[in-house]
Amino acid sequence: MSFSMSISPNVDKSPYFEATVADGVAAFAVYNHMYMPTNFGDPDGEYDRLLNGVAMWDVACERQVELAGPDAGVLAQYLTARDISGAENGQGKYVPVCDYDGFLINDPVLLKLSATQFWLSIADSDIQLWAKAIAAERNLDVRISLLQVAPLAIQGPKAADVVADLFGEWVRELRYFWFRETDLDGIPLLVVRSGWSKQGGFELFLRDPARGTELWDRVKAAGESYGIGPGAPNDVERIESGLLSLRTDVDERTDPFEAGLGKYVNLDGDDDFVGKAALRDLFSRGIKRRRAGLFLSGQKITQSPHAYPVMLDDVVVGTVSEIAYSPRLQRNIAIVLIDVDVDGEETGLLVDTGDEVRTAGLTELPFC
Ligand code: THG
Repeated sequence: MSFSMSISPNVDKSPYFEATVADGVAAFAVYNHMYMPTNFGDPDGEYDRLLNGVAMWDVACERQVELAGPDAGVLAQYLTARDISGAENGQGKYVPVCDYDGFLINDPVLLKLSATQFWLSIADSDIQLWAKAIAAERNLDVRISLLQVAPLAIQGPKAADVVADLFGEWVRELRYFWFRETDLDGIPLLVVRSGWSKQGGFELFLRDPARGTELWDRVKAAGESYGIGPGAPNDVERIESGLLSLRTDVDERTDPFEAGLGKYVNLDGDDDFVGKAALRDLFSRGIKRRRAGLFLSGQKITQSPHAYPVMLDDVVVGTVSEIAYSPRLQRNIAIVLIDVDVDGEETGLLVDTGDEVRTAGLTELPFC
């Protein structure tokens, strides 16, 4: 199999696009209508830098949907099942966004810049359209726009050293998902303590898309003595850490309880939000599936991610969403959405990955 994908004008380029090409990007995916680097041709090195050093990722595709105006806070709360009333200016929160049936349609990080300005840092679905429709139907006084703001992630145990060298020691005191608006010698940005890994790190939210290469090169230079290198959101590490991947682990009919986000769902508050009645109903009827980990026997997994059914006595009891070989555990691991009545100790689970039929053992997330 040999083919390439077209660079097409209806898919956007990140402000870091040229910089990643110059640094040897090997593959892109499309996420939120934008090209996102997925690897730089060195999977072992990229994983090692994330676990033991520091990596820089073009995640401009984590786009910002801005809610601005007098009713911005009302809309933000109506869009999510999580109680955000305690959020302070400068604080971010991980917020499930559900549809009216209670199914998960996005899992953004919500940044509160002020009482009248919020950003939803979205996963891969068009939440700006959803937000515009809801705001208009409810006559809310709020402007909704997709911003030209581009996160650059710096992840790994040495990320704080790199970011402190660039901005000062204060960055080490930032709490998880909190941020500060600042600049780097005139490059306007937010320093956010966040990122799609459990190895620690920051995201620089660039506010001037014309300065992507400049910011990329500044970070690269600051990280040089720490061995920084380019990478991308890492599937192996995210499976080990149990981070949710929206379109991968979640289908059109997955509720936040099944997805493992139940702790962010507030059914008891006075505020209404999209999906609240449906979520109450789903919860009271009992949650049928849950997101968990799976160990898989057999040869080292090398093939691309794919959804595979999980079988127990010839009955489908779950779906594997993504599999990887974990260098840390030296085992094949996977994320699975599985019937709640499959017992943790259950033996006899089978997954046919095409190359072999593998025995599988259920475990809790995260793996490590
Ligand atoms: N950074 C920013 N925006 C994003 C992502 C990001 N938007 C899209 C996507 N990623 C959103 N999804 C996630 C999923 C998990 C986490 C963050 C964003 C995450 N979860 C931690 C966990 O699950 O352990 C902590 C959650 C918590 O306890 O609050 O970090 O990466 N800007």
